[in-house]
Amino acid sequence: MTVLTCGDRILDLSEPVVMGILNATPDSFSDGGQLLQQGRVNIDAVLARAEQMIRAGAQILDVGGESTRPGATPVVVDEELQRVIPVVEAIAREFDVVISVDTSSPEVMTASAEAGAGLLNDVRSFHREGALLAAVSSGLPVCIMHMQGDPQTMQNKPAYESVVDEVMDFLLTRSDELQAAGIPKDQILFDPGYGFGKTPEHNLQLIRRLPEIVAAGYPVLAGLSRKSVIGHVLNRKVDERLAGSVSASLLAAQSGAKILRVHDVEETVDVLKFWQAVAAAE
Ligand code: 8Y7
Repeated sequence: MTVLTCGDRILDLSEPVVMGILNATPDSFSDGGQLLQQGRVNIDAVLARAEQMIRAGAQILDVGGESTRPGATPVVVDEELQRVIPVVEAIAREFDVVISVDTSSPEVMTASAEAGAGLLNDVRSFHREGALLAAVSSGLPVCIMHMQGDPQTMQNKPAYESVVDEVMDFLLTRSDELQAAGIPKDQILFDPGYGFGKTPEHNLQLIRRLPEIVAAGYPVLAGLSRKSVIGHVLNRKVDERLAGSVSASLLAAQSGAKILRVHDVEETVDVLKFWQAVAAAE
């Protein structure tokens, strides 16, 4: 049985779990701004959304204060702290759920861990100055993710010789570096980084060959919800990608992904439940 110790909570990953996306950003590409009022976090709105996702079956909530969509404007760390920490505190106070924090800032990592976070999710894989040390000191599990380039420029002609090999090499090398810095191997999650410096073809190949990444033996997180590969294949706008998104999450789960990072928790939970009922049939 794979279990992850997330601060004072235990996360059982023997079956796939759903991570609900909770953005406290004014500019995220599909739901940004809904939880902000005059640029400040509306805690009541955040708690209502958190409760909805938990009731729908989310076992993890991923709180983010900086949009990482292509071309997004970076935020200064004080603003990120002001957006994220009150949200982490409020959720930790009100609900029994693992709180993941989507951040690259060491200050936010440290403050989040103190406020009750259970997982650090850094799309930059703890490369910022001080981030690795903050992650080690937090004692929390960490998700490392492959990205080619940086969020400002990553979608300008991404190119690979073999995207799957390069993603694998990156994740294995970074895992070694994290372990050398003091993070136990069983506290490290892998994420191929769908949409982060990848063309639709690269993303499709990474979906099809996800079992190879799973085979490395780390719990895998897959974030495909509403992403552009789905829009590209189906010719759908961001708010029309529900069927594509739940299908993508199901494919990832069937390939062995253990955490599905999604906007649409209820629908994803239903689809996973149905698959598991079929899998359990005599
Ligand atoms: C991912 C993510 C985003 C992902 C992990 C979006 C913060 C863009 N995507 N974190 N974050 N994996 N680990 O479309 O795929 O949600 S933001």
